[in-house]
Amino acid sequence: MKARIANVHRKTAETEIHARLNLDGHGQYDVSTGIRFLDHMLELWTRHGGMDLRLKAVGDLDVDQHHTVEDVGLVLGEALRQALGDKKGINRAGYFVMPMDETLGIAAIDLSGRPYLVMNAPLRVRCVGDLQAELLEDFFQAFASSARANLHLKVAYGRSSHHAVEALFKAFARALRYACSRDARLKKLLPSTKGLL
Ligand SMILES: [Mn+2]
Repeated sequence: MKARIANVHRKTAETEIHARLNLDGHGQYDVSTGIRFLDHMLELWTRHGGMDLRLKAVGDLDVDQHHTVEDVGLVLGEALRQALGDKKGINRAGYFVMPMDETLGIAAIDLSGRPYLVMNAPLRVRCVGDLQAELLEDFFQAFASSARANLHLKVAYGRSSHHAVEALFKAFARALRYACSRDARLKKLLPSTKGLL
């Protein structure tokens, strides 16, 4: 089996990001974005997703976090798309329901080639840790568009905003892990009757 690894480098006037993503990893990470809470989320995303991720982002955080958070989402989605290659033999879709103490997070993903995000996760706080809460939607929107994935995320209930975001990232990782996993019976088949994903 060919290793499903992608290296992505993206440089603009606002951010410079290097990423190496291995879909068939061992939960090993080395993540640095300059936003500690985002690092925390990407680290547990990597571990729960059974991937390996090395990511270094240097952005214009003196402006605000928007460019960095959005571009990290873009780069991760691009890395996923590249690592998946022709998508033959994968499950393609997946979902996970993840509790975190009093909070329940739900994620569903279809690696359909059709970018679309639906996010229903109202947070009552302006920041979670050092991360501006409103940027979470920008992150997932960027990921869905560059991965060309249909991604639905929902926080069903809960009190703690830290738990809510964490439950979402864990559910996202595990839904993605299933979607990317290979189905032994499908082998070289494309998981679509359309003939294109
Ligand atoms: Mn935590």
